[in-house]
Amino acid sequence: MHQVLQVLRTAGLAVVAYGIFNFLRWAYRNWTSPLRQLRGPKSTNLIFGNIREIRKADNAVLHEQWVEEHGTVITYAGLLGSPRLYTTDLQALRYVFNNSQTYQKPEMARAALSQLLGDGLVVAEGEVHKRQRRVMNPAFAPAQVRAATDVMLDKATKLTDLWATQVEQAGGSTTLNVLSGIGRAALDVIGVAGFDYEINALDEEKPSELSKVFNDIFIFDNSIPLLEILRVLVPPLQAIIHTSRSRNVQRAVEIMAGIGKNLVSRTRAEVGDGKTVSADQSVDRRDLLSLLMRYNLSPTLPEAHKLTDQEVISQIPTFLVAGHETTSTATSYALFALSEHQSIQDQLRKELLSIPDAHPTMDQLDSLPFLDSVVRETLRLHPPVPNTLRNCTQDDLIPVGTPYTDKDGNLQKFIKVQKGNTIFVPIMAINRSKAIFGPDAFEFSPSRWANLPAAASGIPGMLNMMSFLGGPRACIGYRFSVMEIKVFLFTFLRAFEFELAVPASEIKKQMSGAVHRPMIKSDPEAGSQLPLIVRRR
Ligand code: HEM
Ligand SMILES: *[C@@H]1O[C@H](CO)[C@@H](O)[C@H](O)[C@H]1NC(C)=O
Ligand SMILES: *[C@@H]1O[C@H](CO)[C@@H](O)[C@H](O)[C@H]1NC(C)=O
Ligand SMILES: CC(=O)N[C@H]1CO[C@H](CO)[C@@H](O)[C@@H]1O
Repeated sequence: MHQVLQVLRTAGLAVVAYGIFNFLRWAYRNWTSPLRQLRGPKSTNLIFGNIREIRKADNAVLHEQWVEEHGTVITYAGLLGSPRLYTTDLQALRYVFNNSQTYQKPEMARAALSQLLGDGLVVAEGEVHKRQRRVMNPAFAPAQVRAATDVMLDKATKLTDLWATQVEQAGGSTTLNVLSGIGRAALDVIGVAGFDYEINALDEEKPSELSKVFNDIFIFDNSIPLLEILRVLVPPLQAIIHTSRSRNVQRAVEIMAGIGKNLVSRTRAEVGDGKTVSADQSVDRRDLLSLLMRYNLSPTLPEAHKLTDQEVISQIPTFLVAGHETTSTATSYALFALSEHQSIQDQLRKELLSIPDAHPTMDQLDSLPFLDSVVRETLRLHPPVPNTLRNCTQDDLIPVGTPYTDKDGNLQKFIKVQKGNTIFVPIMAINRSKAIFGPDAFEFSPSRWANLPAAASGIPGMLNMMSFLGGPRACIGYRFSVMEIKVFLFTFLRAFEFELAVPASEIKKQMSGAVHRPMIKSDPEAGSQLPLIVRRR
């Protein structure tokens, strides 16, 4: 007995010593970080640095103010005062995106994401990411998006019918939380188009279990999830502490693994063992996962480039999580902006009605210039993912487009960074930059896309904006989601007129996971929502 205690005590001391050693090493690195040479605001809190002020300030207002005061390359205090790099220099950001092997997601973020997403594309780094992305890219090509358009139209029509019933019952017009309906429609789209599975989130009578569990996981709640954070910080606790969220995540992971295993064995049976590709031409499943699996099993792909079954299965939660809240939030903000600007809504509807068929093709939708401008302008002004973080994995020099002055007043052409430094990527602040988009950068003005200022072509992202990021880690689903938003707007605007139900100034953006969702300032308890007055046309 005595000996056991002795061993335990020694082990305990070793753990504490190891913890202290790590902490001191971390503190020393922060203290000697080259980022300390940059200008920037003073830290306002010993523990939280500047992070609490940032969270409290609306949007990225505080960051903008800092740039105005201190310049385009600055540092501010993160957790425990660790310095973070904040820059709006486009060349510096392009360099960071391009060099995605050096600038990776912080380990904390990956650990939190991997609970639900496994080893899928969002979590993978380095060579693993490269291999996964190579096999997955073909599934997101334009031809595959074209094939998914029918599913999008089908689910959009289903939601339109649901809304129409509610509007009729209320005598022609009523207030609806459009965010909730569109969220369920987007979940149903990604289920069928992503992995040939009916989630039935729009079906109140027979929603699948996955729909119910997802509903609980993504329900917005205003509290800081301390237990969740603890579980991420100290992984062994995951076996001991269970929260209602962690139980739902566990259940969702099980269900999605079941769906994945079925799909994997079905596709193996269809395609053969990888040596003999089935000649059966009746097999024409077009969902993203079947496509990537068939490519993955093809004999022309070298063994070393293939995904494991586990990696394939991890892409199911990856598609679901990365693809549904982002797209539904963007569509909801589009309806919000169109409700704020009735004449733009009228102009867009007129263009949409120029297509006689209620079942347009992808090419027909892509031929509508104003629809395209409205979607881009929505993504610019209301980017669903407003920022992201990167961790620098080795010492480096980041080149800047515009020289900046450091703390000592010297003009610099490079930003010196050290392994372990955190970089804040300001998607939203760049999207709304007056320096890039001109003095009306804060206004919703789709027509700007017909005549883009030259500065905007320097933005290192898809579609001349950062909403989908850029470089090797840009959003793989950007074509898919732009088409989905177009299909949704096409279907909804032909059936209804939309109007604000509360003043626009009452709507606030609030982070929920990685997504910036709308909520009502005076009703934070209700969580994310977007009420609009919906009227039958
Ligand atoms: C409006 C809708 C969307 C927005 C604004 C959006 C935004 C983004 C952003 C900003 C990233 C990079 C995150 C980071 O690295 O920090 C990303 C990555 C990703 N997105 Fe999207 N996304 C959208 C829709 C979709 C859809 C529909 C899918 C799938 C069907 C999808 C799948 C992914 C995946 C798999 C990644 C990881 C890519 C990689 O790391 O290689 N996204 N998205
Ligand atoms: C990023 O990569 C692209 C394409 O590989 C290249 O044209 C561009 O010069 C690179 N930019 C930077 C800043 O590294
Ligand atoms: C950043 O990357 C380095 C090198 O891979 C690693 O040692 C460190 O733990 C990472 N830090 C974070 C916050 O992810
Ligand atoms: C970065 C950012 O969000 N800046 C501005 C966004 O637009 C609103 C008004 O639409 C401003 O108040 C923010 O400062």
